[in-house]
Amino acid sequence: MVTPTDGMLAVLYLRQAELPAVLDLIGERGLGAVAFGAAPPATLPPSLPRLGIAMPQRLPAEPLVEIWLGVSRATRGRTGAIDWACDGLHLFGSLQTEAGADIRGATGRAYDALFQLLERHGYPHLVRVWNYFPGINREESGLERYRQFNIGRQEAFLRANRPVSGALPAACALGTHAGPLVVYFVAARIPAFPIENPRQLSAYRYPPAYGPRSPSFSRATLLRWANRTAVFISGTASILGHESVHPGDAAAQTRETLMNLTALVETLNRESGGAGFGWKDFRYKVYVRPGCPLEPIQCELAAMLPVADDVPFVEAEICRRELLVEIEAFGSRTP
Ligand code: 3EB
Repeated sequence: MVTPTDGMLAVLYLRQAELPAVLDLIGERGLGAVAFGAAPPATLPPSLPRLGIAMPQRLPAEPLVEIWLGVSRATRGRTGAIDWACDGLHLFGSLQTEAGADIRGATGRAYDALFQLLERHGYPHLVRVWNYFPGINREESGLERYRQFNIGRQEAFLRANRPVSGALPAACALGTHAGPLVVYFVAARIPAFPIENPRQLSAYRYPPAYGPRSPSFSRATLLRWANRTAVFISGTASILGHESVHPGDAAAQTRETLMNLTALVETLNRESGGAGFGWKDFRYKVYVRPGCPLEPIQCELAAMLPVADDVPFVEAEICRRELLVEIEAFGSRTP
């Protein structure tokens, strides 16, 4: 099991049996817990904000819980629909809302509330957002729900007088098989540096063929403190330029995704003045489209990443129908 380094933001992927040993630590520094395909374990500290996401975990066989740890004792609360926890440097928050047929409206209201909370609590800089909702590829009133989500998200950024290009949070947007719109996020007191990928067109510059409003995210964000650097890598898939490549071929999509991650990590190391991140510095989460075989993906990953038995593979619809796999990551290092 990973021992979290003192004084650093950290994510842990823990099995039930590993919880007792870190319960005190989680009670003190825990910012939030996320479980996939099941309810979060009942043994978590009662005050810890938690989410259950309707995305079955396909690997490992034993359920893992994602736990975010802050740098010092957490202060926790609830404002409106948002559960939050902060540590003086970071604020972690989550909200769930029934979207029904109006994913655009629900997204807009969720982000309005989120931005208002960030301003009120003095953590104005949105660094990373996870967006999960049902029927992401479903067409509704003539427009795919992912594209409607993008309209609602961009409109909320504009209402909050926030940029819709350049300094955007890292993000991901994935389809669940049921349930509400779930948004969880990390914000900070200081701004994050956005990182783009030289192999990919910035998503905020995607041509209108991908929807009337572009997706509001950057490929990665980097938080630099005096003695540590944290990196949030957005959901990364088999996209070159703005085009999906290798439709229907999970192995080739995985290789392309790894090339994208390689280029992104090279870029962030260069742009951070040599933070020196390598594969082993990151914790990964892998999203796999329902019905897609896991073996080719595992096989390709094993050649590159330290894919141990604490990397969750969760079943999710990826925001373009032809994409079968998407990988996200978080890492932090001392210089
Ligand atoms: C892509 O690169 C694939 O809409 O927030 C990746 C990460 C993707 C984030 C988002 C979408 C989002 O366009 C999909």
